[in-house]
Order: sequence, then C-alpha cells, then structure tokens
Amino acid sequence: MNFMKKQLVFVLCLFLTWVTVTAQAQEAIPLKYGAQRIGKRTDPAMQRWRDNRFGQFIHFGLYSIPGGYWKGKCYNGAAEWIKSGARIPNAEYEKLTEQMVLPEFDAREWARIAKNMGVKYSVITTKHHEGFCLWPSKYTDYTIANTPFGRDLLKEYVDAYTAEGIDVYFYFSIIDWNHKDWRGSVKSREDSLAFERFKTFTLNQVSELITNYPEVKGFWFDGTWDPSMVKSGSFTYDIEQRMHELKPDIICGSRLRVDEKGARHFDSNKNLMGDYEQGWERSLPDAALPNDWEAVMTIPENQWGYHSSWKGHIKNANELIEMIAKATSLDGNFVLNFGPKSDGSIRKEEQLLAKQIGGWMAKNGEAIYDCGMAKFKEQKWGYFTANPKTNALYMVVTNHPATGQLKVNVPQGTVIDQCIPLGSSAPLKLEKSTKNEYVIQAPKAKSNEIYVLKLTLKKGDSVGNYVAPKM
Ligand code: JFZ
Repeated sequence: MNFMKKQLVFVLCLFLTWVTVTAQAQEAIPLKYGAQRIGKRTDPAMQRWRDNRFGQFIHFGLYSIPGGYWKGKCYNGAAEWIKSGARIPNAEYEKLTEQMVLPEFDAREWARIAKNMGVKYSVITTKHHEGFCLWPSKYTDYTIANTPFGRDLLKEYVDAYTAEGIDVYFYFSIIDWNHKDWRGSVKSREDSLAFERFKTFTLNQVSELITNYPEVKGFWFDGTWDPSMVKSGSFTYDIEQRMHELKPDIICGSRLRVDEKGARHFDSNKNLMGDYEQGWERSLPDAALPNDWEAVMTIPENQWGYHSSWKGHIKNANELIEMIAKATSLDGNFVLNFGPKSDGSIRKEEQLLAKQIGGWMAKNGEAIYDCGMAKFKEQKWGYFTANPKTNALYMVVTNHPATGQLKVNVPQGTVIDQCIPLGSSAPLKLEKSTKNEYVIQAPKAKSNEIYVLKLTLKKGDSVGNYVAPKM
C-alpha cells in the first residue's frame, strides 16, 4: 500500500510538471509593450553595426571637472556619480557650468585618437544622470550653450567623427537629477503629474537629437531601473516608436526597454526588447548568445567619467585586445570607454592605450572587423574568429605555447591548406598529426605579444557559424 501511494505521488508529480511545462511553453503572456520583433535584425544598418565590432565610449560632462574630488576629498565611486556620492545640492553642482571652459578641446583630435585606435563607432554621453546636456537643447537651460565654452560640443564631435568615417551613437540617461519633474518613484498625484511632464520632456529631447544630428546611427539608453520607470508601462515603448518614426533604421540596445509588467531588457516572454543585448557592463559572456550583444568596458575597474586618481587594477593593452578578440569570437561587439579631462583633452594613459591597441588593430584588424564566430571550438591558445564573406579563419593567439607548437583541433574532414601570420607573407610549417589535429610551428613571438594566424581551408570548407542574416 505504502509503495502504491509512493508511486501515485510520483505519477502525480510527473503530471503536474508536465502541465506547468507545457503551459509555459504554449501560453505567451499577451503584451502591448513587449518586444517589437523576434530574432535578429537583418537590415544593412544592423549588419554594419555588427561588422564594426569595435567601438569607443566617451563619458564627458560636468563631473569631468571635479574628476573624483569634492572639497578636497577623494570619492572612489564612479566619477560621473559624484553628485550623488558627495551629496552635492543642485545649486552648488550647477556652478560647475562656470568652469566648463575647455581650452584644450578639439573634437578632431578626439576623432584622430579614436581612428588610430581602430574603432568603427563611438558612443558619447549626450546627457548623463546629472542632466547636463552637451548640446544646446531648447528644452532646458542646463546645457553647454550656457557655459564659457558656449559652442555645440556635440555637433563638433559628430562632424569630426563622421569626417573620420566613424559612426556616432548617443548615450542618453533617462534619469535626470537636475530636472524638477524627474522622479525615481511616483508616490503622489503631484509626482504622477510631474512624471508625465518629464516623459514629454524626454521624448522632446530624443526627437531633438535625432532631428538636429541626422548622422546619429543609434542610441545607448541608460537609467531605466528606477521604480518610476519599471512601473511606467508605455514610456520606453513610446520612445522606441518615436525614434523609429524619425529614423526607421535606428539602432537601440535593450537597456532602454521595460515592458508593462516591469521586465527589463527581455520582456515577460523572454524576448529581447531592442536590437542587441545591452546588459554586458564590464563583463563578457563565456559562450555564444542567441541575440546580438555588446560589452562596454572601463580601463580602470569602474570609472567612466574622468577620475584624476585611478585606483586598483588598470587594464593593459593586451588585456583589452584579448577582450576584443573574445567578443568577436562570440559574435559580439566591444566598446572601450574614455573619460576626457576637464580641459577637454584626453589623458595620457588613455592616449597610450589607444595607440597600443591601434597598432595591433592596424596589423590584425582583419581578424576582428566583419568577423564573428568560427565553427571550431575554442582552444587553449586563444580564440578563433571567422570572416564569412572571405571564408578566412583566424587564430588569435593569446597564450603563446612554451613548446613553440600550436595544436589545433578541427572538425573531422577539415583540411587546412595554409597558415600565415598576419603581417607576414611566409607560411608556417603545418603538420597533420592525427585525423583531427594539426600542429603548427608557432612564430617566434615575444611572450607578451598577441598574434594572429590566418588559416586557409581547402576550397569548399566553410569557416563559420557566423552567418550574417540574409538581406
Ligand atoms: C550606468 C551608469 O550609471 C554609469 O555611470 C555608466 O554610465 C555606465 C556605462 O552605465 O551604470 C550601470 C548600468 C547598468 C549596470 C551597471 C551599471 N548593469 O546593468 O549592471
């Protein structure tokens, strides 16, 4: 009897599991403000975003002036958060506008540094949480127009980067600590009325940016995690719609969107809202993802805006290059942040890194741009990338073997015809050891060098999983 009972309970459990699993699989939650598209975008604008692979981030605003210090005290939190960290009242913080003189600012110099680093796109903070606008917005006085500098910094940036052939993207914080109508949470009728006005203000500013800077390729939204946003229902959906009305092929990451049930990035049915997953902040995934994605990275541990004393671990060029390669090998984009100084120049440490990375990209960029995941598994020496257009396969070697031999496992039947280090014309010696393994005599690399080998497969063999969506 006892045994029978146990069996009955077991069968019942099984049945219940089956019921819940099938119910979950079948019933999508009806959503008005969920994902507007399922699956990857297949248009040329989005393919360009993918092919770019490597981008720059620029955090610049009033926070760049104190550079992490307030009244002589060092704040180790992110420098762009100093208003919050040091609890600076609005009236006092606003005075920073008087110090926005920017004697060394030259957008063309920023663009040259970016170009020489090898980035294909750049994202700039048009407005961070502090609310200060780098363009002369007609919807607020809190802008670059009302500083001693006075010029339209954003326009100079857009023009200079566009002239260098670098695509421009706008970071835009929904959180606006300076705007009287912004609310982190809506607790009263007054709050609710204010927040409605704030929504209109935000829509106006986003429209203004798209209209006045038609070169902009997309938006990088931030600051949608507050309760007011999570409960706002249609707000972020409305922004998305408005952007598409003004510029149908605009690109926007998932950090903007919140559905009516409060789900962020992915809606309540687990579908990505937006064009790519924008949740990779100072981290990279370890495996391929079903959607497009982008990682944003700081040079120090967690400083985006200028901080005059970087603490802790500062990344070196090879660490960053390895991340660029890893992102490419997993079909993702990598964006490296810069925090220009209060005089408008770019700090020496960042310039040096830009130069080092740029030197590497000039020689090896062929393994990054237009590339993505190869159909070969990751191996101890580093990362495979593949260019589906040219059918070339690349080995980005980040761990040079002490043996001087690179062992390459390939799927059965794959034939490697040739292996040449990028920047050289001499093929390396190739040995086929067993049916699925090749042994390559590695080039004599310095121990601190990341190098790339280009493999040519027997005609007809395909290199990639990375198949660009059909146009
Ligand atoms: C935000 C900002 O608060 C920060 O100042 C910086 O601009 C950064 C790029 O974006 O910070 C975030 C946003 C999202 C996460 C973490 C920090 N997140 O999703 O884990």
